[in-house]
Amino acid sequence: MNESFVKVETRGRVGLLTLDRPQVLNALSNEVIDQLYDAIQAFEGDDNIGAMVLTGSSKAFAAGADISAMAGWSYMDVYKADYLGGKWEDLRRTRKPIIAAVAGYALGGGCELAMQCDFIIAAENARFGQPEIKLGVIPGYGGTQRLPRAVGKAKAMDLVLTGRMMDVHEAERAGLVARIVPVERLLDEALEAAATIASMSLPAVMMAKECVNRSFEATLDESLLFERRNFHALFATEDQKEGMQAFVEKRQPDFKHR
Ligand code: DAK
Repeated sequence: MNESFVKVETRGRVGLLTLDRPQVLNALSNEVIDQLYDAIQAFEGDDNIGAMVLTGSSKAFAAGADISAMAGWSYMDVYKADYLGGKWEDLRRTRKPIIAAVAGYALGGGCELAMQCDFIIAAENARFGQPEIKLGVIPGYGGTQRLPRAVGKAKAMDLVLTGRMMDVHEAERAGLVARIVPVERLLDEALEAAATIASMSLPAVMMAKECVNRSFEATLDESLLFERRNFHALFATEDQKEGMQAFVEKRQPDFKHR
């Protein structure tokens, strides 16, 4: 039987995924990403799940892609095998929201994995960086693209070119991190945020996520039109009727996610 590197649990309507490869600070191999992808796909297809939390240990969210595994590869090896392609690339098509709950190191592919989530809640000991330059390579999983979008060109260049780490306060000031909490509060805070999201109408949540992500990929004109059409479309849902009726009747809505 293959070793398990991802713990999968549910908490109400929240799917909880925990990277579990402590000997190497949750270094990300193809096996880890395959397991993570399969678990996320299972939650994607589960009507009882409305949001997910992805976390690691209190020492490391993930210290990057597995350097030992990569060390001996040649260009032809990585090119022909599309090394670190495949399910790594497919992860970004997840439609339900994923919160990254980050404590400790989020470096290289670990920082990129956290950035690929919808937002980051970080513990006070979290440290972020793209240290690939120190290994003679560059970020290859979105670091040169998502980091500048999150923190701006100046800080992204600083981090990518020097390989230095930033602490959680710098990361929060720069816009990479949504909330900072004490280490011992991290999981509860992320699970509560995910439970709040999962209590909303799922079609509205998925459209909101798609619209925000669209803002990074299309012109303002196109994105505004995309947003407006999605807004219009939500008037076809039962949840829009329920949500607005509940407000009028001064009660909590009972969303059915359709
Ligand atoms: N890979 C493999 N092993 C790692 C590792 C990593 N990234 N990070 C840590 N480890 C291992 C260490 O080798 C050590 O193993 P033993 O010696 O005990 O056998 C163990 O974890 C504990 O680490 P340390 O002893 O080093 O612990 P410290 O607290 O002293 O230091 C550290 C923690 C995080 C500062 C240090 O471990 C470190 O600098 N780690 C490497 C960080 C790094 O350079 N990360 C970037 C890797 S390159 C792509 C997808 C992804 C990527 C690229 C393309 N595609 C889809 C195309 C990503 C690339 C990368 O992430």
